[in-house]
Amino acid sequence: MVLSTGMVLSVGMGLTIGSCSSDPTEANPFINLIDAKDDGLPEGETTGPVEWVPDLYPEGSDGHSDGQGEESVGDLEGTEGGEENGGADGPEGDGAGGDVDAFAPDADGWGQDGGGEDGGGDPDGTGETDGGDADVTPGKCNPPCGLGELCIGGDCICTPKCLGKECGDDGCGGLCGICPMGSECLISGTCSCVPNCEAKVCGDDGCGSSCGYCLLPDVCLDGGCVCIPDCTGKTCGDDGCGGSCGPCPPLHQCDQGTCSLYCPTCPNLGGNCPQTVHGDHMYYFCTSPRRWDKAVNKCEESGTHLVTISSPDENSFVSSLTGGAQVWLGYYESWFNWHWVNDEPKGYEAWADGQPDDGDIWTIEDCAHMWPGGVWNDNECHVELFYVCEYEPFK
Ligand SMILES: [Ca+2]
Ligand SMILES: [Ca+2]
Ligand SMILES: [Ca+2]
Repeated sequence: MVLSTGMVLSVGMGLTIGSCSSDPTEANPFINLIDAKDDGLPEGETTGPVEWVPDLYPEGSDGHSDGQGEESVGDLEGTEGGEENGGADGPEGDGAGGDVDAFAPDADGWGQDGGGEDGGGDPDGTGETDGGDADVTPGKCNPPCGLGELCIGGDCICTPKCLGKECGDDGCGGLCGICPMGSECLISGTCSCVPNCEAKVCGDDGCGSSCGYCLLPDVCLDGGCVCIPDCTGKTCGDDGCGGSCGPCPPLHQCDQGTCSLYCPTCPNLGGNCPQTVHGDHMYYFCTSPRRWDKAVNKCEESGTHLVTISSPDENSFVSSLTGGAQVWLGYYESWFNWHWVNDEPKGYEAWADGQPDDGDIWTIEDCAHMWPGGVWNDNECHVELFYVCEYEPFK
């Protein structure tokens, strides 16, 4: 170290007193001093440094070797024998090999081991970091990773194996995926739909198949077989489920969903007495004028009777049936009392105002007929009028 200090001091002195010429061989007196020495070599080239000379250019400042500083450092370190300095010597030594050998035979070995192999040595001088850890390499793991593991950053990492799988274990403690609601994960790693027919006897099982089928006429509704009545376009008849779309009125029957007149027992009174049903009775409006008693006979001949009126409804119907024409009613007076021809009880009456008046003092009015508007009048029985026969099939 003492020698080294002297070297630095000498260099400082040389720089201080020397010129600033770019060619140290021309202007530096110390160089001249060296050259003046008879070493048998060309100028500036040194070998076999028997003597120490000041280093004019610190290492790295001139980009080329001057054959001085390096060898001096190598010498110093070599003499000290520190392993930690071995690395720094590696790249050096160009043109100084002789020096190293001469001053520190051991240093040559360090320089090759430390610098040559590790490429640059240990900048901090520890000399251990680069040389002793060759088995720890990025991308390699020790001990080697097991099957299914990847070495990442020196650690063995489990790699999930989910190729071709949508669910199930990924081999690393995780899952490859979760099956959607209503499905389960098979061992193969695929999701399989689970049929659900709970409380269902028919209908979709949730997986594209059926929980069961219904027998006609039942249809599946909310998982159960039910019959839904269908009366579209029908007013009567079977509803498709054993029920009815509705009853038909009396003297009618259901024909393909529609009620039509049906009265096999109703008499036929001919073309002058067309029939019309009302309620459960059949009425015949006869337009051949007859005396009251002839009208009664005509009706009875066919199994009917001259019409009787027992309610406002029936009265209104007859009035509308005849279109306002005057028609005989089956009502007559006998012994100061009015009677219906079929002996049904007296009840409803619809006499016009002031009727029955029995006519005047010269007439006898004992037979009732209907005026336009549905009101009644007593009249002479020999008058010829239209009449209405009535048939009661269920009496
Ligand atoms: Ca009647
Ligand atoms: Ca009378
Ligand atoms: Ca009268």
